Amino acid sequence: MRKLTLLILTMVFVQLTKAEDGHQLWLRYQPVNKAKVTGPECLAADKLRTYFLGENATLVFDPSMKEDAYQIKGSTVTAKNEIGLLYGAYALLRGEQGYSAPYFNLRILNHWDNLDGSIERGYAGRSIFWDLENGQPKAVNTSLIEEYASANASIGINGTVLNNVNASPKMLSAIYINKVKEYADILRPYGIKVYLSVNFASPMSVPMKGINNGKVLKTADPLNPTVKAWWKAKAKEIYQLIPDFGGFLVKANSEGQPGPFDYNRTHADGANMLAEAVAPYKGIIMWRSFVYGAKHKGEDRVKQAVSEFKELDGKFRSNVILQSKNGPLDFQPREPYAPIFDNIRRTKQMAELQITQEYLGHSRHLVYLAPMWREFFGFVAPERLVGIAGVANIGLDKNWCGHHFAQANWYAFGRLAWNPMLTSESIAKEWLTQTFKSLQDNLSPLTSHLSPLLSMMLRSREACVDYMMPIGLHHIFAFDHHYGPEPNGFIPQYPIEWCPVYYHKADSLGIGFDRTHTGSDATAQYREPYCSMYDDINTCPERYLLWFHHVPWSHRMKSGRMVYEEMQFHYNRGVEEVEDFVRIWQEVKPIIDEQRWQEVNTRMQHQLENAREWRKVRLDYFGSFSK
Ligand code: GCV
Repeated sequence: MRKLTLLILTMVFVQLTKAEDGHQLWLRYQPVNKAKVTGPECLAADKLRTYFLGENATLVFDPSMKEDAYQIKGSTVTAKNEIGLLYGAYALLRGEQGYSAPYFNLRILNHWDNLDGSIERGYAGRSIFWDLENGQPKAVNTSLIEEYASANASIGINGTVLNNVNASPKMLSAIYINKVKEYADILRPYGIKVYLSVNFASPMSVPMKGINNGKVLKTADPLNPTVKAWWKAKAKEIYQLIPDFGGFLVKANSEGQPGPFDYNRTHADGANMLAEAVAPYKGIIMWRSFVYGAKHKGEDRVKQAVSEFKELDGKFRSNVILQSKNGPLDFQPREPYAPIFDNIRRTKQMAELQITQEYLGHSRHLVYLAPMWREFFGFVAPERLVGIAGVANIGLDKNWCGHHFAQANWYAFGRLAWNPMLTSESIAKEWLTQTFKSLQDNLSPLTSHLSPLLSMMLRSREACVDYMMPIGLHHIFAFDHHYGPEPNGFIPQYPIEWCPVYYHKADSLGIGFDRTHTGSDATAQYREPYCSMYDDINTCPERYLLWFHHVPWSHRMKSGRMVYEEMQFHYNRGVEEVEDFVRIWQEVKPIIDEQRWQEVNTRMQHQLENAREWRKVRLDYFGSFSK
C-alpha cells in the first residue's frame, strides 16, 4: 500500500513539476509511439500511432455508415471516411466505446476577428488568423493553425468563419482570399471548412475583373444585374481556389452594417442573391436575424427580429439558413429563448451561441456555459435546427482562451454541437479529467477533488446570473465594453437600446420592462404555453420576472420577500458562491500545477471583487428608488 501511494505521489510530482501553460488544452496525450495501426494511412492512423496507449489499433472504412459517424469496438474504429476515422480516433483516445454520430451537420465557430488583428469581444489576445505586417496580411502560422485544427477536430467542429460579422469589404480582395486558401488547405485534412463573413456593400469597394470595366460599383442593390454578376464572379474566384469553401455569413442592416434595406429590398432579396451566387458550388448563406434599429426602429428591441423576418418565412432559397442568437436580446447571462425559433417554420435555422464571455465577465470570470446552452435546448428543440454556430473565445494567448476554464466552453460548444443531449455534467467531467491529468481515474486517491471542481463549474453560471442579473434584470452592463455594472447608464446621443435605464425602467414605484399585452406585447411572439405563462405575472417564472413585467416594489415574491429584498438575496448568494469557488480552488492547490493554479487564482480574486462590486453598485442604485 505504501509503495502504491509512493508511486502515485511520484507520478503526481512529475506531472506537477512540468512547465504548464495550458497551451495543450484538453489534448494532453504524451507521444508513446508504440501502437501498430492497421488500416488506411490517414491522419487518424498518425494520431493513434503516436498517442494510443494500446499495442494495436485498427481502422476500417464502412461506406454504409453515416457521414462523420464512427463506431469503436475495443481498439477498432470504423467510419465511412477519413474524417469519421479521425473523430473516432480522438474518441478512442479519450476512452469512448460504441457508436456515435453528429446531431448537427453544421458545427461552426464564428471568429469575430478583424483584419487588423483585433478581435471584437475577444479577451484572449489578438487574432490567430489576421494581423498586419508592414501593411500586408501577416504570414500564416501553420503549426498554430494545425493545433487549432486538431483541437476542433477532437470535438467534432467542422467549420470556421474566419472573420468578424462586422466585416471589412477588404476580406474579399484577392490578397485576403489567397490567405483564406492557405487556411483552408491546413484545415481541410481535419474536416474543417472555411467560411467568410461578408460586407453586403463589398461590390462598392472591391473591383472585380470583367465587371463594370474593372471599376467598383456605385450600388450594392441585390436586384441590380451588375451586382448579381459581381457576386457570381466573386464566388467563382473563391471556389476556383477553394473548391470546398463553405459559404458566407452575413450581418445586414443591423448596428450600422449595410444591407438590402438600403435599396428598399428585403432580407430575402439580399440573402437569395448571395445564395444564387454560391449555389452552383453547394455553398450556403448564413443570414443573421440579429437586427434592430433599422426597419422597426422604436419597437421593443427583443421583438424586432420576428417583426422583420416572420413575413419572409418561406421566401428564402434552400441554401439560406437564418442564424439567430439563443436569446432575443444579446447574449445576456440569462435570457428567455428567442421566439424567432417559434415563428420561422419554412426556412432553415441555426442557433448562434456566444462562447466568448462578452456579458459574463470576459475571460476573467469562471463561468461554465454548458448549463446555459442546455437550458436553451430545453425550449428550442434541436430538431428545429440544422446547425450550431459559436462565437469563438480563441486568441493568441498562450492558453488560447485567456482563462484556463474558458477552454471548457470551447470544448462544451463542440461536444453539444455534436450531441446536444449530453449533460453539462458529463461534458465538464470529460473536460476536467482530460485537462487536469491528475484528476484521472488511475490516480484514484486524488479523484475526490473532481467533485468539488465539477460542482464549482456546474454552479458557476447560476452564480453569475445571481451577481449580474437576478430575477430577469438585463442589459445593465457598462457601456461599450460590457464589463461591470452601469445601472444608471444613459447617454442621450446613443441609441436608446444601448442604455441600461431603458431595460430596467426603475422608478419610485417599481422596476422591470412590461413586455406583456399591457406593454410591448413581446410575450405574444411566443408559442403556447410560454405566451400565456410569461404574460401572466402569477405564472411567469421568477427568473424572468423583470424581463417581462414591471412590478411595484411591494410585489411579493414566492419566497415571501419583496422585490428589493429578493434582489439582495440573489446578489448575496452570487457573492457567496464565488467565495466558495475561491475556497475550492485553494483546496485543490496540491493537485494542480503551479502556473495554471496561480493564473486561475488571480482571476478568481478579480471575480470575487467584481461580484461584490456588482452587488454594491446595483443595491445602492436600486435601493435609492425602492427606499
Ligand atoms: C459583432 C452585440 C455586440 C457586438 C456584436 C453584435 C453582433 O451588439 O456587442 O460586438 O458585433 O452583438 O452580434 O452583431
